[in-house]
Amino acid sequence: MLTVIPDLHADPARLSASFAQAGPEIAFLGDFIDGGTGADDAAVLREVRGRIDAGRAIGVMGNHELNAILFHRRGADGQPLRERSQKNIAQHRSFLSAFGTETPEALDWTEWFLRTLPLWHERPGLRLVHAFWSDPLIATIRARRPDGFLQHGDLPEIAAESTEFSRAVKLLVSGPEVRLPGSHGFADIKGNLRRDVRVAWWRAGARSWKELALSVPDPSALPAGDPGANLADILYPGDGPCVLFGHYKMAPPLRIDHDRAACLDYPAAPCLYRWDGEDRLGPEQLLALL
Ligand SMILES: [Mn+2]
Repeated sequence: MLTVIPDLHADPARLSASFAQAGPEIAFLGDFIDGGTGADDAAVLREVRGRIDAGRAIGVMGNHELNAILFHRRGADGQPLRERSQKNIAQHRSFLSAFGTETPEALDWTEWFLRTLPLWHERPGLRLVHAFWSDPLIATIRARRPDGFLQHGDLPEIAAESTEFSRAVKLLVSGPEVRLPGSHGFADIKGNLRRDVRVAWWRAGARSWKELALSVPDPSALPAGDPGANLADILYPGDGPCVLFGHYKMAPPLRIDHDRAACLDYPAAPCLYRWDGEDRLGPEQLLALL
């Protein structure tokens, strides 16, 4: 049995509630850091690192860990690999409060992320990734990094998003977006007009933009018609091996969207998944916390 724990975002209560329900072997889906009120990055990271370094848990890299690695490191031009803009600082605030910017502690933790967290994990019958499982993108990364671990030499390229390799890395940890057809756009939660929409790549068989588009406050703004052709390369095969992931901040109720691919990240209704080797994901394995 493997207990799969999604995005903790530096929340010590969610961590202890997860451990209280976990079996002896744990897999974390990344995004350990960068929380809101009550966040304790140091406490959560110490617990997670203890389990992983002792061989009792594994974890994959989230976009927040990748961003942190870049934030605290500089390129050949002496500039930080991730811009230290107000927005990027705000996203990283609780980690920065705990460890500072480019301090020995910040460098030690982000070095541990790089060394310890692969971009994906796969075992017979189960795949784990932070945001997006894509066989072609993983093949691109595997050609250079067969085990899915990034190396220091990859970082400037990832920061610049200048190559197929770097774009593949970014998509696995952040998920895909697709351009809406024609002149269609929508207002996001902040009221900004957008034409690229986040896509629920795991909903194989979905036939409308409403079923597939994420983070669209007013779905009536979406185009009618079958988005199929736009998404053929993105949708996960409906008969593929089971894949579990986090990242998407889903709204309750807790559910398994598809029996081969399911998001576990429900910030308002934290959960974990107990995988017992089943080849179809089921709601009975989903456990609500708190
Ligand atoms: Mn994430």
